[in-house]
Amino acid sequence: MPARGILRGDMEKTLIILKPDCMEKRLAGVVLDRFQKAGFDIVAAKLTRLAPGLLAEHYAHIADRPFFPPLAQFMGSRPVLVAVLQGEGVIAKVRELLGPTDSKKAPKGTIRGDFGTDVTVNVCHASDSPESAVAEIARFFLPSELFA
Ligand code: IDP
Ligand code: MG
Repeated sequence: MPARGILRGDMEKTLIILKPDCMEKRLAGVVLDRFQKAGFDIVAAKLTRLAPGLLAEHYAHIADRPFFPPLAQFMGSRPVLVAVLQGEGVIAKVRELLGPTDSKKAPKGTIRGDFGTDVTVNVCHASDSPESAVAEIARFFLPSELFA
């Protein structure tokens, strides 16, 4: 069987973070299964606890919002699974599979609609554009850690 996900370094990639609520509810497998069933490959993955400095960088676009301190506290509350997914159209498709930010407004059948709690506690992060995907992948992984 050909090693899917190997030697396709030019293919589109996105960064996902299975958030603390996802890990606490033991939903990592269920969520990854949805991405894999959609045809995407996992080309990097690790468990890590997000430090305040890294969270400030990752959430720089919302660091001045009143909800940032509780968000940072939530995101650093337990180890999370950070991964890179690869495949054609993966950035937009993974966002579609997640559903909107607010879990309460997310339709059933989406990951946040099925498993999320609210606007902060919403199961999974995913890059929102090609530019942020490149920056976020470089934030969490060395090039040598990508099997892409
Ligand atoms: P996204 O995760 O859907 O891309 P962003 O706007 O990039 O949404 O916000 C990053 C994260 O910040 C969200 O996933 C959520 O956890 C949290 N967040 C966003 N907006 C709000 C809000 O209005 N209240 C509380 N938390 C929020
Ligand atoms: Mg975002």
